[in-house]
Amino acid sequence: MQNIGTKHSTHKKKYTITCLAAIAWKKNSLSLENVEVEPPKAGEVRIKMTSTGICGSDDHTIKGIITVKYPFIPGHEGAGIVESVGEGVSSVQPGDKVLTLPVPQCRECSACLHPKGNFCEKQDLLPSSGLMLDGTSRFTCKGEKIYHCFRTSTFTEYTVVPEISVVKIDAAAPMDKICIMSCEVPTGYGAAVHSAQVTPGSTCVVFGLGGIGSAIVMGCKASGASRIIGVDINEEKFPRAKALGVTDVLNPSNLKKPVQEVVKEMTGIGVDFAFEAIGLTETMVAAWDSCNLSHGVCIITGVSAPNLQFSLSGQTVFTGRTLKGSCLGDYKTKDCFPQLVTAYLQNKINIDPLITHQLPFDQLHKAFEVYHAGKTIRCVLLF
Ligand code: COD
Ligand code: ZN
Repeated sequence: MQNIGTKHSTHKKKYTITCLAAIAWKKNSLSLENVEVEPPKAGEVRIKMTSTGICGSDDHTIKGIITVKYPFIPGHEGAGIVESVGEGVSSVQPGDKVLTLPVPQCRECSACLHPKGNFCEKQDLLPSSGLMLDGTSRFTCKGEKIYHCFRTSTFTEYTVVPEISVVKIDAAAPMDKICIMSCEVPTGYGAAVHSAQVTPGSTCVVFGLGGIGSAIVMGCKASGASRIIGVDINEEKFPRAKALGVTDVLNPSNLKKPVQEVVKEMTGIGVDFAFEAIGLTETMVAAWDSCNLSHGVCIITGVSAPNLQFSLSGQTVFTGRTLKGSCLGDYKTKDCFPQLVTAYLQNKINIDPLITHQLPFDQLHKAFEVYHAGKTIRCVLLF
């Protein structure tokens, strides 16, 4: 491994690295380029990436469904090894195994200081400036400034992130898989076990059986749900979903009635817990309408296209149901993600079935083809 030294010597390493990275120059256009990655400034960390997952949110940013600045380097679900640190960085040092954090934990803002929630005010997801905390970028390509994504940008051999957007993990973590602990597992598994706190014997419905939905199913099953209904328009997702714990599957395209009515009929009065993991307003409403009128809990993990609204019947709210958003499982990221990694290493969570494909980073285009063809749960790119 190159460029790894002691904390003190690397403070003095102030050179730019040229490496391979994926750039979205405009909407729906991704190409592999040689990119210059500047050294980390004070409070920043440069990471040599080892693996990164392709998440639905990456597709959202490349398509512009999540608004970003172009050209940018996508990617947020990443694992790597610290290459060098800027002045004042104390929580990681060169050689540490780390995860990137799509939402940081600054430990100073109102969100971080509140016992609940995790949407740190220093996040750069909604809205996205595409810049580091000092308002500048660390990437250039062909003389042009390249923007960051969520201040993580993991589709590159080297990236620079703020210290609040990175966390050290157990040295025993397998670096070819553990990247999914930085989004898929907390977003999905965490939505079920932490945000919703699914109860033993309960009934659940999960809209979307991709990477996040599959991790939600895993969390429902681990919580002892007795019935888990999986909803997806792609029936190729059903066998794996069943292997993870889905007891019934529904393809809305093949139903004569709205899917929420079918879910209500199947469960008598609606499910105890409904999850949306697609990012469409119509499936958010369907998830809400699938819930038990009295105590049902509806958790939204997806983000819709900008400026879209959804409406709920005014008579369906007062009965007692809960509608709740959940980003990264409501986990305070820097505190909790290393604990999830340790739980995996102790065989308390098995994340392996969530990864269906692994490809070298330079086969990024093939990876997106397989993703768009609906074949993957998670495809992980290896550096
Ligand atoms: N009805 C049923 N299923 C559908 C429909 C539909 N109308 N449309 C698509 N689907 C299915 C697809 O077939 C697919 O199986 C699944 O929905 C989506 O899965 P993936 O694998 O494409 O995407 P995920 O699971 O990786 O991501 C889903 C999110 C909802 C998380 C994502 O797209 C999103 O909205 N992200 C924004 C939220 C966010 O940023 N979170 C924090 C960091 S990621
Ligand atoms: Zn993600």
